Amino acid sequence: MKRVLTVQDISCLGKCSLTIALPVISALGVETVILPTAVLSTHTMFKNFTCKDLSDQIDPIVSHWKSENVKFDAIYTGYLGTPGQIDQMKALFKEFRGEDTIVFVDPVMADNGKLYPAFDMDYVKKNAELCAAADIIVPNITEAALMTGMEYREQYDEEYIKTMIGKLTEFGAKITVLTGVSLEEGKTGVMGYDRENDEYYVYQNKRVDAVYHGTGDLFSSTCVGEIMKGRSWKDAMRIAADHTAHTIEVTLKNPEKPWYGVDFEATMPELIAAE
Ligand code: PXL
Repeated sequence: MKRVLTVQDISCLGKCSLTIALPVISALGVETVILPTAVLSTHTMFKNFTCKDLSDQIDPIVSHWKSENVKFDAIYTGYLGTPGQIDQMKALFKEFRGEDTIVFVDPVMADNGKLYPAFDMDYVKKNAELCAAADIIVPNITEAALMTGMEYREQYDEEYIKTMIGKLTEFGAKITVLTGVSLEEGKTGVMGYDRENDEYYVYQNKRVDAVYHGTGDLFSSTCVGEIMKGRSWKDAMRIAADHTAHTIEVTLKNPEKPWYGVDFEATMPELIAAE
């Protein structure tokens, strides 16, 4: 069985980060080892959330795993808390990167043109360093604009996206995937670039007009799980984009839907059954 290490916060209530990554990747038949970076009462879109930073636990946990000679087929980082934790992640990649280990970085820090609360430009710079140490990166357009210094635009063309991907590729990852890319009216999806094969991939599906927390985490967790199942990065992106859009649609139909996250639990059986 493949084994993934995922490093993100635990938002106890909120359906995001580890409370999505652990069930989704496990359900895809992949052992999922977790390293929590912080425990929050909720994600940061709630008011008055509590947060306990766990940075001081990371090094002892890593040392223990090293002494147990643990190996990972992939390392997937999502929402981290501080610039210091990014340095800890860079060291962790060095410790656990085997010849075939895939390092997947989702530089979670911003959306819709804005940084999440608690992050600043220092954190943006550190996330660019983390992306430079990865094999696959999946920023959204806001995160990419911040890291590349490009202007954030809501209206854009393919040229803008390709320029952004070009700048991100210079950071050093093998595969750069920009998420939330809309190249046709009423559609949204991803555009990716494989540096080694000089190959672009565009996938557009129906745009569902709703913004939910945790959908980026659902997308990334699905991608990681599907890649571990042996899918190509392009198939994984397509499946993850379709699955995320479908989950938003299903959530919108639920009269009791929570405002703070998507009903990924409801669509899990379909994800598992997908051929
Ligand atoms: O879904 C991304 C995410 C993860 N973790 C925390 C968050 C967010 C988005 O805001 O606040 C704590």
